[in-house]
Amino acid sequence: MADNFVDGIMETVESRNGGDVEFHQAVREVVESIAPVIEKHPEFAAAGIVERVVEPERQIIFRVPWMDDNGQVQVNRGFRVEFNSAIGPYKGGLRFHPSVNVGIIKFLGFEQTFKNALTGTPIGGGKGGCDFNPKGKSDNEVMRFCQSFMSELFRHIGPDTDVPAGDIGVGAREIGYLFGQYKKLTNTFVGILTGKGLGWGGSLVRTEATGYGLVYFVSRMLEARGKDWKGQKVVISGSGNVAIYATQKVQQLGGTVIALSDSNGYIVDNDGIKLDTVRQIKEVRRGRIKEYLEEHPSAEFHEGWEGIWSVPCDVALPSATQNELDGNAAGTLVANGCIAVAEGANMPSTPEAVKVFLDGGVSFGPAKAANAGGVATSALEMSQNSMRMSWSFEEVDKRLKGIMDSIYTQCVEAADAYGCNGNLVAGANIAGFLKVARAMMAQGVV
Ligand code: NDP
Ligand code: 2IT
Repeated sequence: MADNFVDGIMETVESRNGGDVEFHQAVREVVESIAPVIEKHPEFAAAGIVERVVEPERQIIFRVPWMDDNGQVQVNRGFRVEFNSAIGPYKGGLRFHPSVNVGIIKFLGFEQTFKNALTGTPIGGGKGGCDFNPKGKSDNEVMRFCQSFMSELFRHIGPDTDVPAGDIGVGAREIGYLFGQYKKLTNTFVGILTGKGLGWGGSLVRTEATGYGLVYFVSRMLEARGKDWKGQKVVISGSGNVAIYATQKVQQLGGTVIALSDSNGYIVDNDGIKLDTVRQIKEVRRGRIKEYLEEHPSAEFHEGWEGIWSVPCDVALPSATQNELDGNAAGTLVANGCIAVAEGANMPSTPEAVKVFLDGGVSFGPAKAANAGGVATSALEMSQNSMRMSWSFEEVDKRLKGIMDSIYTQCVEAADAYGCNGNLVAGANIAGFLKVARAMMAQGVV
């Protein structure tokens, strides 16, 4: 039954979504995990739940014209995939990166649906973005681009409809420009985006939340092995929002982060990464990670982002982008004695890498569980906006920690219930799917 079920679903998904290979990859992993759930719950099959859950509810593709600083008209392609609204308004980030296409956005929206379900907050799944490259653009160019992007997006979103946020290439600056344009077009000041500035509707801890949440999740993984963060050597890929605040929390809890990267290469500082320098380079100057050596000449820089997984470590947190860690890299990590890997990025490990970790006895925290702290805190931002109130840093951080603990427990219990003891990939997929499926059952064939 299991093979027929997976093949049947994948045949439709692959023929309907042509070359969208990342989307195929994300769907296959979930469908393989939930085969035993479908066997146990024939009512889900009768209601076509899986056939419906792999098909986005709505996909919007639009032209984004803008003028660069030389007076030249540039045209980009924008996307919003509103994937599933069974549990709440569509919710998920916007990615601005030249590699963005509809397949990437679909994979991210699909993953987001189950991740958001795991948070236990009332949010559905969506994702959007654009093939715009913010690198090297002036602030004015970024502003004009964001205004053009929102000039179309505004008609599709709303505080009870669809609430975007940041992702790769979209941080505080972009959210500000996007929000300003929405407000001007609609004459409303409402929570249509999360990750807003603290003085105008943002939530404390949202900036830190994905990285902090990731580290809270790994604390539970380490605890299950009778360990904690003290003395652990940690390698984190990327040096953006997720990587920076994961580093900060690891350092607070007594671990040593020895390597970070960007798309050009990686740095190794065996004395421990000096985060102030990284933040100055990345958050203030928007520079390159190799500039770290200008202040810390004893550190090393290596060209190429792939090599970071050859740095021996106890814990690895891939936090840059999809498919950045393959089977060979996973083999190297295992051979070097790595005991825990958790995904800060969305789908950073290839299916081969995941298999190497699971077979190699490494504790493995999959993205839709491990990096859910960002979107969970976005949901807390939405709650605060609705109440027109702001919670303290301690209050939000406490809720974030509680949510990450609950996600970990749900994953462990779902894996146990379906005979895949200790497999958090299966656990996350099953627990997330069950929540979405039950909500869809209750709401009929829509
Ligand atoms: P940022 O834009 O802040 O940082 C991205 C980092 O990853 C940069 O260091 C960037 O390097 C690197 N990177 C991006 N693309 C590539 C690539 N193709 N090859 C090598 N390196 C790359 O993004 P975030 O930190 O917000 O996002 C990182 C990951 O975390 C993404 O997968 C995102 O989907 C995921 N995520 C983010 C959440 C959030 O709240 N922000 C929540 C949950 C998941 P460079 O500057 O050279 O491009
Ligand atoms: O991948 C993700 O979960 C995010 N980029 C955060 C989404 C959000 O709505 O906060």
